[in-house]
Amino acid sequence: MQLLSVDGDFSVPKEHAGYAEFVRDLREADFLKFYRDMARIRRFDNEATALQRQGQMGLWVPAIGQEAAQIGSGYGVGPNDHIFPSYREHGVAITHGVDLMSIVKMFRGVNHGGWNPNETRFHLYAIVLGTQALHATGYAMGLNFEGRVGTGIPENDLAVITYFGDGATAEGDISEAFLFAATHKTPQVFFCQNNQWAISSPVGTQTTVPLFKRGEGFGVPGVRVDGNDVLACYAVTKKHMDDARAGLGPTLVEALTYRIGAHTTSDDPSKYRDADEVAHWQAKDPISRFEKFLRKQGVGQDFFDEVEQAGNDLAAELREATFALKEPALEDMFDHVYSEPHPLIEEQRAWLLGYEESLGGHNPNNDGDNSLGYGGTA
Ligand SMILES: Cc1ncc(C[n+]2csc(CCOP(=O)(O)OP(=O)(O)O)c2C)c(N)n1
Repeated sequence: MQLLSVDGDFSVPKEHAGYAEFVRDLREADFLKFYRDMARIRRFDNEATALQRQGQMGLWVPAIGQEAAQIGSGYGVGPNDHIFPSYREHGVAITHGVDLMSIVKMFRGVNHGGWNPNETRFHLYAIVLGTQALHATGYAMGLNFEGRVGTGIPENDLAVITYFGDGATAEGDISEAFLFAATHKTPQVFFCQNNQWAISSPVGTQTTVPLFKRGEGFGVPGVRVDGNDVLACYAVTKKHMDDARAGLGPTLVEALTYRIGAHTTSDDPSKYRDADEVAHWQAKDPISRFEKFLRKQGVGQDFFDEVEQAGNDLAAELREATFALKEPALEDMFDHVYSEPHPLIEEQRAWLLGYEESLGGHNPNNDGDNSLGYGGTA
């Protein structure tokens, strides 16, 4: 399903006419917001990569090329819905108010996520591939049990979306999640960003059928969307989240996109893929495609200048905030393990503090250079 051509021309394919109504409600302010956020997250990504190279973070996971899939789908999620991401969903995170510095802190290793999933409804990043699909499905089953689906009362009904990559579809957890979702008719969308590489494994090694068909045998219907088309990603997500909330069951969305950058800052993709392939996908860049669309709608240069300036300001703020980060107190790692205090955790906390004390106490190194002392080596 595509609504925007690579040249930024809008048209609705006849066979997908049902999706068009979801875009018809969008106003210019929504379009500008989509563009601003895509540009913002790319600037963030570039800055975070630079900060990792300077030793300020242990690792960075770039999402360059996937901005349309993330911003479009993120805004297609309703205000009460819950999101279960993998580890690359920085774009989705900003559509739900997650503070970018909390993501930086996590990749620096000074917190475990830091945002409150109860407030943002954006749950913590899942590094173990596929686990988040089971968390999402379990949550969605709970919604069914609690009567939070299909009542038609907007403040009552909600749905769940989970994000994962093409490589994760080879994990049993994803198949198990499809099965439970189908048999329990859960209110959820499985959003697979097929960026065509799982580190160095091409998608052809994960599947011999298009991934959007992977759920069918379990009873989860699927749709493929152009993952570099922000409007199509928005429309498809909005429709299937609305349907899920209304009690029509789960859908698998495959957003066909491309990972332009490295898997992480520890990866060198030039070792396993051709520059021609990357160039082919750079020509389909989601942000320049949407820029062409906006310019055709009459959006002027001033807007694009303002967005660029905002990106530079954001980058400067991030640098300053990162350089000022303090090492966390050792005992902080025991916070939030359980929602209520737990005697075993308290015992462990006390033991560790005692042990540190026996060694002369914990001495955070916050004087002068606060880089981690590694990084930038891959
Ligand atoms: C269960 C499990 N197995 C292996 C890994 C190591 N690993 C981390 S990322 C990755 C590739 C994932 O590729 P994909 O699902 O396509 O997502 P992408 O990173 O491209 O967004 C692998 C194998 C892991 N994190 N968890």
